[in-house]
Amino acid sequence: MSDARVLALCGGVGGAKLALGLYRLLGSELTLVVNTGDDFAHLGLHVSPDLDTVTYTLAGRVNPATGWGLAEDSGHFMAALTELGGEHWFFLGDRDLALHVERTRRLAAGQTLAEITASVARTFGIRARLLPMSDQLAPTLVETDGGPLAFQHYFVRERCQPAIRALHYGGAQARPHPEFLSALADPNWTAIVLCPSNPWLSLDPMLALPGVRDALRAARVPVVAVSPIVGGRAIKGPTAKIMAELGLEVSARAIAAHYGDFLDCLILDRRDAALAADLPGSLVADTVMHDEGDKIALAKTILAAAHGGR
Ligand code: FO1
Repeated sequence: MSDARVLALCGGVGGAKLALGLYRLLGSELTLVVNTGDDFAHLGLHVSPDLDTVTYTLAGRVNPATGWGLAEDSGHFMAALTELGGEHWFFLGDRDLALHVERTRRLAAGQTLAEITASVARTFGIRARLLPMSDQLAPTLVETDGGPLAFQHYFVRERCQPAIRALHYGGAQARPHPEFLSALADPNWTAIVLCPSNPWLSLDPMLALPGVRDALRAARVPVVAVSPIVGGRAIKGPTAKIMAELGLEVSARAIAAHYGDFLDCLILDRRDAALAADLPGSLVADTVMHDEGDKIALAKTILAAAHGGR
């Protein structure tokens, strides 16, 4: 398996777990395209939460308690900001803050988000290629029963409490990064993998970029996804709540339907083995990742599944 090469599409915390498993197997043969629909300007800084989550995770430096932010970071800046009556609903650790300041400076100096991402990944000793889905802003807007909300206002400030009526992806007005599109057309991957990120919040922003969904349909290599729904519940986060609010069945079957136009293989958890008979191309495995061994095992399952071809 050492000659395997994988292109993976990834969001934040949930997807980064599988990204780490793939990285442990593949090293520099892994390319990760990361959602930037959650990016926002906050306190005058450009914050790219999913890019940072993936960077910190692959570098082995993510905060294990949250799955985002840096391990062993401190909160002096936030404490001081709170004392001043500033906006403190979005936590920025002291060391994490340095990355936002530096990214913002480099963007203002004319560097692209992709250039900055690659440079930061190098600094963190990451050998995989990390690419934002776009160099342009493509913010996700959440239409809720209480009105429209910017993504982090919905996700963090309102703790995903308002019911979602619709999602609007900024990708429709942006361009995918050219290297994202050329990667999707590359016939030499072992597989294109959709990590078990929230399909509606983390992966759809990428699929909404012009040409991406078509390129996945036309891909010449197997496209494999891992269901983030296990036994009718989300492994983590608000996926199940959102599916119910959008009127969808909370089941891996709905995930298969969501990606149905381009997917070759959906990996289901053992708890959903009964669904496999109705889902052609699906495969049953242990998908809930508790430790690094689980992450590597799931990555190996994906590579084995991909050997079936498209
Ligand atoms: N998530 C939270 O639930 N609360 C926070 O205060 C928060 C701060 C934060 C800062 C930097 C960063 O890179 C991520 C952060 N996240 C926080 C996570 C982030 O909002 C979400 O995980 C993603 O946007 C969803 O994928």
